[in-house]
Amino acid sequence: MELLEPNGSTRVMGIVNVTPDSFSDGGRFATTETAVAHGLALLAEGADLLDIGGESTRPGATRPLVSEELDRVVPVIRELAAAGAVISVDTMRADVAEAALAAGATLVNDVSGGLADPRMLPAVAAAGAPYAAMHWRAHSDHMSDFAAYDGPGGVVAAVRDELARRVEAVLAAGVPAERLVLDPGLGFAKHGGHNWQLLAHLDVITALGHRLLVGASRKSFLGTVLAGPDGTPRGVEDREYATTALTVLLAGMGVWGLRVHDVRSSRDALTVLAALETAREEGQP
Ligand code: PMM
Repeated sequence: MELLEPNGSTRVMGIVNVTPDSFSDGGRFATTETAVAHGLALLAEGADLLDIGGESTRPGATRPLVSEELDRVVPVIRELAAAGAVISVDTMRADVAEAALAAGATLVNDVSGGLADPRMLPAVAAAGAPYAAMHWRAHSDHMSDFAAYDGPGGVVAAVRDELARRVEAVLAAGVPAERLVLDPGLGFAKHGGHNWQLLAHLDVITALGHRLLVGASRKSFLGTVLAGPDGTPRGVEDREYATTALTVLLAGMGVWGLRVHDVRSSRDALTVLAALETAREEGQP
């Protein structure tokens, strides 16, 4: 499958949150019409795939009903797939994943890595779909209670080991390694410093031997590091340059995909990196 084939370049996954309450864009694309228009705009800006989600996972969020989640994402997926987009569905529910795949989605992006719904891994295996499994410990309404990493090796070793257990479960369910993508889950049951530790030692997660997807875009650890002199965190809309800096660094580390809100800035950064790589390959004049 082309989406997963190694081609030396990092994929840009544009985010379409069809939710009233996501942390960075909650409510802006909550209707089918606005979400589809946003997805088309992200495609025009160079998104390789669109991640469509109907459940906010911001800290403290409460879950929508399954029917609400389906009503949010399925019509948007149907329209964007018909327009030729490659779609991933951001869901922890097998029912939603199945409906999304039937509506034209290609990949299932499960922030719980199969932990939230025991039917998810068998459903993905049966559908033969690519699967992104993120590091996750608990639902968002109480995930901060689980942000402790006191064992040897701290957060990096814990995320590596917990992801390795998810890999075992995914493979045991019948999803082949060729269809698997892992994600360290920045901001999920993690405080600011945990995210920096994971980024600084991403090679430890890469060493698990699977493609990596990383979602750093506009997250609060960026707001914290960019805080003003009085300690007020930088607002969500003003974290774009920091997000682009991470795009450059993560692409340089060879990650498979980056989940971002603003596609143009990441696409431009990747184009610059590719031009530099071409010049390097051409050698000295
Ligand atoms: N982050 C959010 C939602 N879905 N999926 C993956 N694979 N990785 C992430 O880091 C991730 C995700 C939360 O961010 P949002 O509210 O801006 O969508």
